[in-house]
Amino acid sequence: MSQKLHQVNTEEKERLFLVYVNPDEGEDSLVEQELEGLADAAGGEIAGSLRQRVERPTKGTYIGSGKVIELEAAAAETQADSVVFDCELSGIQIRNLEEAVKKRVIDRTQLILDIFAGRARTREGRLQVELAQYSYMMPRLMSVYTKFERQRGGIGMRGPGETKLESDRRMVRDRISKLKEEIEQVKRHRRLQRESRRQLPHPFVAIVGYTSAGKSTLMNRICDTDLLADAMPFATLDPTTRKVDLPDGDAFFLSDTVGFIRNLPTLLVAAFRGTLEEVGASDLLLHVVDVSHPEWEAQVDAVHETIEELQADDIPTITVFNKVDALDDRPALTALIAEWPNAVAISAATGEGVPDLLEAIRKHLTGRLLRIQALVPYADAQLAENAHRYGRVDAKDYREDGIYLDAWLTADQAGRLQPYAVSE
Ligand SMILES: Nc1nc2c(ncn2[C@@H]2O[C@H](COP(=O)(O)OP(=O)(O)OP(=O)(O)O)[C@@H](O)[C@H]2O)c(=O)[nH]1
Ligand SMILES: [Mg+2]
Repeated sequence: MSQKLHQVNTEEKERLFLVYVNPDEGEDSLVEQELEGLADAAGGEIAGSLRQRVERPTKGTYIGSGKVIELEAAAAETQADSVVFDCELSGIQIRNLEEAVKKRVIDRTQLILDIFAGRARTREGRLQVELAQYSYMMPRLMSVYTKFERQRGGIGMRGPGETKLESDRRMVRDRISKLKEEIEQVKRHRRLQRESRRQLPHPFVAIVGYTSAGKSTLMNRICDTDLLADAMPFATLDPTTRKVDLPDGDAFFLSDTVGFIRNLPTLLVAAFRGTLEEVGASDLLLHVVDVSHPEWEAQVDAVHETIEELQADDIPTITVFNKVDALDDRPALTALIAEWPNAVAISAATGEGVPDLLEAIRKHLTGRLLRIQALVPYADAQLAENAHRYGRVDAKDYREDGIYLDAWLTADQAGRLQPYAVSE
């Protein structure tokens, strides 16, 4: 059901007219850059734009009625195919605007959904996008009919209108519950996978951050993967996890995740909660920040908001200031690093600083494991065997009275060896 904006023939890109509504002037450059990026990622071409600072949206058309007239003229003049509003519109607002402007009207959520629909590769990703699309449609479907009923309602009109509304609603509701079921199955599978990995001592590290911050580039750099890294927003939709081996024998699982964005539509956060469970189940977050972006601080705030929404804000985090190669003011960066707790400066593109980051991760990992020295009786040899699977063994010695171990283990495994603890 995805309404793709993409056109096969690049000559015929859909021309989009952009409408900015942010009340805060300070956000203008971020907002403009971002919506242009989204329009581009959706395969559109920018026909023109206008702005109205909207403190309180008008119920019927979001922007004021004078502005609607201006918009109609500008969209016609620039030969736009569609108009994109940088906010979330209700079904009624979309209908009213379409009637007044005589163009298709899309809101920011629809634009993002469209990009997602074009990018999802895995079955889970596709299911989640479809669920988000139907969830977006459901309330709008009703408001369209509500309007219709109000206009033409009354005796004689009630029957067919209601029947159509009822059947459409049932169709959408059925599809939504079917999708939820299927997603639940995929999630269960993912959970099992994660639990089997949990048996291992290796911690989970998730790369999070604003879209285009360089998360996939960092993943590729560390794991030698070949993930799509692209200047367009939402290059990554499906999470990827790889094991990373450190030189001293430690290891961890690293996951790349979907990028965050300012005002990430709530229904998308909800739809991608499964994918983002990866984030909530992590032992450590690497928050990648594009420090060369003029609005990086606003981006950091947006990421923190989403992390809170995912209830992952108590997970230890290393802030990774990325793209330092594109930065002119190095001294300011040094001051910044000193100021932020747990921060590292890197360039995922050139590799600069990446060893420091790995060292910071390693330090964190070592802090999770407990050192134990034990003399395990031969009758319990299995415990000593497990030590290799569940941790790092620094020394092992087969003695007359048992197996001597000097190892770093997860709390659980260390507890099992505790009865045989010795100190040498
Ligand atoms: N100059 C410079 N560019 C970088 C660096 N890291 C990434 N980039 C570029 O930034 C853009 C986005 O990189 P990605 O790795 O796709 O970013 P992402 O965070 O995975 O983005 P999404 O998956 O879309 O959320 C690409 O064009 C990269 O080449 C860096 O260290 N320096
Ligand atoms: Mg990515």
